[in-house]
Amino acid sequence: MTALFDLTGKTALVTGSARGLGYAYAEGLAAEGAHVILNDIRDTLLTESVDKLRAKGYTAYGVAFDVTKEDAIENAFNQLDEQNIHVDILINNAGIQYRKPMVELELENWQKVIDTNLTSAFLVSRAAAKRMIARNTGGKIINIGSLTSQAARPTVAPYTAAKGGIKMLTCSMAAEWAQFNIQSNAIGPGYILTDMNTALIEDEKFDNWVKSSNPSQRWGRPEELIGTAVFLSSKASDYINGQIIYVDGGWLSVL
Ligand code: NAP
Ligand code: GCO
Repeated sequence: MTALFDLTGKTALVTGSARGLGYAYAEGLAAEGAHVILNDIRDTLLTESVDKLRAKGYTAYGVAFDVTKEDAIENAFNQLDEQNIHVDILINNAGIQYRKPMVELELENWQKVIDTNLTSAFLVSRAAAKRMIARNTGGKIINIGSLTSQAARPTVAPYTAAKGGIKMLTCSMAAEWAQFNIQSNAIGPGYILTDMNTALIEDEKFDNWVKSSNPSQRWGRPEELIGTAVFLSSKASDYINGQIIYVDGGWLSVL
């Protein structure tokens, strides 16, 4: 392992990481030497996932909190402080999807998606950055965007608005925190084979659209996101700030 990508001695918190892309990021960073803190709402699933990583010889912790709840986030970080566990790398991964045409969309569901996919990144990053600045250690913040950070499709307006916000919130983090040696960047995954997309994967018409709309002509796999997450978590990206890297098979680059 080249020192450039070595995460030994670093601690990474990945929100929404009991399964899906979050779990892939956590396992990928652990494989490069990081101690990882998994997060989820559901305690049981979280414990199972932490045990899976520990069984592989990784140092893993689980901290259950709802990323939309300000008090829960602060309590979680205070709990880590008391255990002298300091977050060097934060991946704001937790997110939900809710598909409905805007004219039928309930305000409650609009708000839930915005809170979970966008406001959460502000709340968790604020808690992490305050501590990184106070410790003068610098840090890495990686926000998870989407193809919808750049382009829209019908029926996913709150998700698209949130992911567009993620792209610009990442720029705001760079504007305010780069001076403290905190690099804030984003990853924009394409269509990836996870639970979030089960309904789409099983829909033949949608499956064909995904395969015909991108030059790679296939869905992405969770493990294909790991390299970008390790890169943005490592010394290799110390002079990159405010960027979004699309891991989409080339989708956004072709007509
Ligand atoms: P997923 O399979 O649905 O997993 C989402 C994870 O987030 C779950 O573990 C879920 O917890 C957790 N979560 C949801 N609300 C939470 C909350 N309030 N507090 C804490 N954790 C919460 O989704 P995914 O496909 O892995 O997506 C992960 C991230 O990547 C999301 O931000 C998504 O928008 C983004 N993304 C996904 C794709 C894709 O194609 N899959 C593409 C672009 C971007 P539970 O297990 O308890 O439900
Ligand atoms: C949808 C999907 C997308 C993908 C991803 C694409 O309903 O279109 O859920 O939003 O998950 O965000 O980058």
